[in-house]
Amino acid sequence: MAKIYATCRVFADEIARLRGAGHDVQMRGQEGPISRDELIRSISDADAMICLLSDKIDAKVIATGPRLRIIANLGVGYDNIDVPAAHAAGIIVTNTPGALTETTADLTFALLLAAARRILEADEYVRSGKFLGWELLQKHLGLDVFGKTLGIVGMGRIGTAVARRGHFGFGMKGLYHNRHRNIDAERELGARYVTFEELLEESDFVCVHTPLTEETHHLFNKDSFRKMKKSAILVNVARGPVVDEVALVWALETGEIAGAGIDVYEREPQVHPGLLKLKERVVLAPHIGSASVETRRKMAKIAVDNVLSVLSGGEPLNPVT
Ligand code: 8YV
Repeated sequence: MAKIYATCRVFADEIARLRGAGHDVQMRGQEGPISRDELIRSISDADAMICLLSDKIDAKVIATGPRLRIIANLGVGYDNIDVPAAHAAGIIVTNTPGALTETTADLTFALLLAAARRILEADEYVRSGKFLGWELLQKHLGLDVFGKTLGIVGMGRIGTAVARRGHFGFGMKGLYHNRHRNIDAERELGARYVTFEELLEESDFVCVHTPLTEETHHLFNKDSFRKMKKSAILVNVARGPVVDEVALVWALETGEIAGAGIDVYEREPQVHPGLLKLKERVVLAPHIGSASVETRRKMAKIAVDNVLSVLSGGEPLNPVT
């Protein structure tokens, strides 16, 4: 019997599948990030771990799990795990690619539209009884989305799904910047490959879909915001540290850019207080890119499938290489 530790609550039917295969499953019942001490204690005799973005699985943590055979991350990003250290210790790391592509692309558009059309401000206005009737110059004049220029930074699965929504749904001109050209996206969506600077200068909406690496850390800083249009809106559903949050607050406060839709933060779950104060064309979400019932179910199933496969001596289905 293997011991499996999950750092968060997981759907009961998926836990039942693990138990049905004869494994001992321990699941953290509390909300909020697990402390390092609790994490280390909990994996000391675990053969498998199911974890998530807020669990910092660095080399020291990995060394405290001598029996670990697999770390199954609930998410497509795995910047929370020291993958080379895990591999050096003979531990397989898996993620959940594909499962959350469309759901995250939907959220990108939800934030983009909400910021552009000032939906949250308008909602608050109605609820607080301030809506006294239609006016030509009413308070919540927003920005058009249809036919505008959409700039995608990181044209992988999610970036392409967002570009597709922009192209087919909103008649948008697509620009993208990526490590490599994405010829399929160019053909299917007429997206144009441009330099990062060109993308900043020409886009009405800039959407961030790049993984967090040393190269992308603070890719968006004061310089980048200065290059963007003053009417531009930034949407970040990727990783918080890709955007320098201090610079973002500065850009919004000084009018360097017009708005933002933000789902991820530099020091998650902390949010820069300056960002909390800004409401005009600024929409904040608590890292809900993948948060639909269907997708979270798929993610849990993928993680459990990987654990079951590895613990029974098989190959992982979604190995991070
Ligand atoms: C996850 C995400 O829900 O997959 C990712 O990379 O950012 C989210 O969709 C999150 O990572 C929780 O582990």
